[in-house]
Amino acid sequence: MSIWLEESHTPGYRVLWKINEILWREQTKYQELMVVDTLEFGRALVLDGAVQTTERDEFIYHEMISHVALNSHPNPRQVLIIGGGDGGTLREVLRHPGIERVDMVEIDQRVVELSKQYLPTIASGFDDPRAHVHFEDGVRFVKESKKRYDLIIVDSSDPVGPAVELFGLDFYRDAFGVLTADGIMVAQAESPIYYKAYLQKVWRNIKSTFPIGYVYLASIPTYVSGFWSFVIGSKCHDPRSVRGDKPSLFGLKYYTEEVHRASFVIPPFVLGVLDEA
Ligand code: AG3
Repeated sequence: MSIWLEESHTPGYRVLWKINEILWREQTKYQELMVVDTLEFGRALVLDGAVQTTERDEFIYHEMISHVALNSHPNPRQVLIIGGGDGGTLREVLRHPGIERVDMVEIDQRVVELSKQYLPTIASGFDDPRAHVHFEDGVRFVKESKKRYDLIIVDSSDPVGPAVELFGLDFYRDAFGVLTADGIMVAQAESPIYYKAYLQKVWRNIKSTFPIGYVYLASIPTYVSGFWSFVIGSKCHDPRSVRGDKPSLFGLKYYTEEVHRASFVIPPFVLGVLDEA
């Protein structure tokens, strides 16, 4: 018997995934959560019908959402991750020896629990003594935080369901407020082709909040169109280059210093999407 998971993107475009097995399925307090074993990409975490991460290509997204900001900041020590319940971003941040503490704020405890159980290679950082997980609303956490961070990473799902407010201007203003004087914020910003309006929204947020703002790109095969954007806002450091004094990280599979720089090269049609914003 074949099982196909249908992932809907626009009224005119859907993707079908061949599934070997549905490993887990439940309705959590916040969303429908599934862990499936796919034929092509290993195990995948699916939230409200959207594939969030797969064992085979998760490294691209998690390396790129983490190391670009970490390597353009001279000395990141305190990091805040909003979302990121599968643990992939946490794992990457913890690779940096200078990190003293990571607060990760995930609204849905079940995402963390099931990722630990079914996606152990992704959820591998939770036992690190520097990692502190809070099961709370990230928007509220940032609004109320008295602590200051060198870096905020917004590893959210699409802006439907629990992540809607993470794409709002108020959240960006509050995030700016909890960053240190040379802090950096980075957020996943969706597909410039299929979800152009979301990219435009976060781009407007970054531009109106931070003195320095850029978009960078990565190729992530399991996200719709493969072509994926991130926005990065900075108070003073230029995020387009790696600081010369950074130690090299070993064992990465996508991120290098050259990839870092190249990811800020933006094709004209994407510049057009940003200009229109
Ligand atoms: N966060 C971005 C997922 C976006 C997927 N969108 C979609 N399939 N429509 C992923 C979280 C990984 N830590």
